Amino acid sequence: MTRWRYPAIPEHEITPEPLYHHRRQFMKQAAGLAITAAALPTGLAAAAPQPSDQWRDALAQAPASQLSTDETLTDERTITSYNNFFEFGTRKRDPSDWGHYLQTDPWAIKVEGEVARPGLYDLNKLVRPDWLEERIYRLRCVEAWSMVIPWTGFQLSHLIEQLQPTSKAKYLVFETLYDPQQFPGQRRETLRWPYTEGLRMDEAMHPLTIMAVGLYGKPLPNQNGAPIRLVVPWKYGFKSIKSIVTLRFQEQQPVSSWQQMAPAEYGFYANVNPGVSHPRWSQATERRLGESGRRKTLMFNGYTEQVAGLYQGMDLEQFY
Ligand SMILES: Nc1nc2c(c(=O)[nH]1)N[C@H]1C(S)=C(S)[C@@H](COP(=O)(O)O)O[C@H]1N2
Ligand SMILES: [Mo]
Repeated sequence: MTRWRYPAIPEHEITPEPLYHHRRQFMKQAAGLAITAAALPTGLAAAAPQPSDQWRDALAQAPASQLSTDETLTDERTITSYNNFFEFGTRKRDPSDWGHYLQTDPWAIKVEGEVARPGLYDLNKLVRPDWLEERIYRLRCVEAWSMVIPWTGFQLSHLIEQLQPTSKAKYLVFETLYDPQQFPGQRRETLRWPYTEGLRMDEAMHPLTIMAVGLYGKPLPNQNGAPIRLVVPWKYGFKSIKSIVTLRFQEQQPVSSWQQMAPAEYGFYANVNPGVSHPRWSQATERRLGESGRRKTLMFNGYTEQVAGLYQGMDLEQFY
């Protein structure tokens, strides 16, 4: 399978001299051409025409969601400097130290598989300003720390409805950009690249599942997964894949990057569960960054009422 990626050509080699000072505009035109050339989906463009960049203007004014937690927010500096984003390196500071290497505009997302409207889409055409809202969610990392994060984003279900998966689509697979020039961490095999995650279709359609494009009312910082990342608040943080370039609808359950690396430690579901220990440590408690002491970890990260129905009849010790 050939993987779509940005051309790894230094900017000065592809930008004609007269256009140099209009780089942004040029990049957009180049993106437009690439998108036209690749099997342009007919339906979506007609169904949801949006002038470029409108959602970026709407981001700061996004209304607050009823689905937000009212817990104290983790401070912005912590959220943007204590990160897991292995494409930039394995240390918590690597993503904020190296994040500026990532070029996030223009950005294209490839939609493929069991779906009526496959294609290579300009991100600006996929995000509708009226979908945006602020969602404050807890994020519980598998390493037993947590934060409270004010995301700006939209319900993934809105986008899935636009793309129209076929009846064969049982899972949605997400992939992060693969480009070792921008992601120094991809020059080493710490994980199988591109970072891959998946959700069962009913999980992807759940109203709590969002795609985030902002944080603290501003565009998403690169270290947090710019320009667009998944957020699934009842699952361990690693399911919330960053800097997404591929959405693939398929019948088979995919193997995620962490599952592939250590199947005994990371399952496909990755639901937060204080009763199922990681083989090397307990998941019963967590450290909320910025607090002293520890908190009890809650089943489904506190979202039991909303999501337990998705897993009725499943043995959650087997399907961890
Ligand atoms: N592409 C990609 N997505 C990723 C990761 C990663 O290494 N690469 N780390 C995951 C993990 S382990 C966590 S806890 C969250 C952290 O998100 P944050 O840095 O925005 O808090 O991102 C997840 N998404
Ligand atoms: Mo994590």
